[in-house]
Amino acid sequence: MRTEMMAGPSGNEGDGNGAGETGVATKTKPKTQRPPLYKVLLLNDDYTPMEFVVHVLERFFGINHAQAVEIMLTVHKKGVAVVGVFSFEIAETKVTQVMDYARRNQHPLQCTMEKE
Ligand code: TYC
Repeated sequence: MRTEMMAGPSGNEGDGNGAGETGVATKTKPKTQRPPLYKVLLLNDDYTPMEFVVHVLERFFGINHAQAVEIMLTVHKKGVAVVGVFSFEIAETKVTQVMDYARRNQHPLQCTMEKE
């Protein structure tokens, strides 16, 4: 919580009305609390088919086909990419869904999360 002070023309100091108000106005600014965010990362491997990764991005992250291909190729070339940023609970659910789906289809695809 930050305390801001006002003085002079915008405050109540020296207004010259002779009423004896000599203090300096202080204003407490309410700070809006935002929940911490988590990046969901997709990792490259040598075995998961490219089409499977594209499908995962469409199915679990609602990413359109063209963008899914782009992100998949980024992971393929760079080793990792952020596929989305979410609250802890949503990020955890995405990671679990992707890991379960990859395992059920016998692909070694890895999905993790980290605090932003
Ligand atoms: N490197 C994989 C291949 O050549 C494709 C791939 C892309 C795998 C992205 C995982 O997260 C991944 N078949």
